[in-house]
Amino acid sequence: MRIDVLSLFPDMYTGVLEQSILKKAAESEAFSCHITNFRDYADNKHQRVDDYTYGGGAGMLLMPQPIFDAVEAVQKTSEAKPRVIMMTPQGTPYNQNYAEDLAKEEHLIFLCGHYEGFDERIRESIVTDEISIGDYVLTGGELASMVVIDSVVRLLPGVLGNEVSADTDSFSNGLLEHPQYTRPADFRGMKVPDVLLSGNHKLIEEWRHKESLRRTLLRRPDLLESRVLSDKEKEWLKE
Ligand code: 6GU
Repeated sequence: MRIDVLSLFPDMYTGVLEQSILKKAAESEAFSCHITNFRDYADNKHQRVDDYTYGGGAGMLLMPQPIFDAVEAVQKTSEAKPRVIMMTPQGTPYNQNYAEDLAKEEHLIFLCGHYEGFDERIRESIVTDEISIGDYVLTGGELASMVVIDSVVRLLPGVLGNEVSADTDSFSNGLLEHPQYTRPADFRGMKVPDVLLSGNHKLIEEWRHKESLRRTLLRRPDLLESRVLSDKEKEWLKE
C-alpha cells in the first residue's frame, strides 16, 4: 500500500513512522509513506495557504489552490485511483470496520488541516472520505491521520507476526478482549482462574469467549447492539 499525507507540519510524522511495527512494515515494503507539505504548492509569492472566510467571522480557512494542486500532483504519479481522506472532527466516526475497508486499497491520500477549516470546495470535489477519530477536538488532523495509518497498516498482509495476530484481538470479532494472565499462577494471593491451567482447550476457549461477552456487555453495551449474537452467546447472556 502506498500512503501520501498532505500536511503543513510534516515534522510531526518523523519518529512515529520509524518505530516498531510501522518501521518493519515499511522495511518489508508492505507500505510506503510520503509526506508532502502543501505549502510548497502555493502559487502566490508569500506561499500563503489560508485566507479570510467570506461572510466574515473569526479564523482563517485553507484555500483550495494549494490543496487541489498537491492532490493532483500525487494523483498523477499513481496507477491506482486513490481515496482522498480529509481528517476532520465533522467526519464519519472511525472504527475497526472502516480500517478493514481502507486496508483493501492500493493507495490512500490523507489531507490534514491544522487549526483551520477547509474551503468547502475541497470537500465537494476532491475528497472521497471524511474521517473523525472521536468526539473531541484536536489542534490538527495530523495525530488523527497517524492513528488511522497505524490501524490500517497493521492489517496489511505480513505486517503482524505470530506474536500479535490481527484476527484474535479486540474488535476483530466485535467483542472486547477477555482477561489474560501470565506467570506466576499465584501472585500475592491473586490466582489465575483454574480453567486456564486445566489444559482443556475447549473449556478455555469457551471461558474466553464468555468473558469477552461479559466484558463487552459491562463496558460497551453499544457494541452488542450492532452485532448479531449466536445462540450460544444469547444463552450466556441469560446466565
Ligand atoms: Cl480527524 N481532526 C481534528 N482536528 N480533531 C479531531 C479529529 C480530526 N478527530 C477527532 N477530533
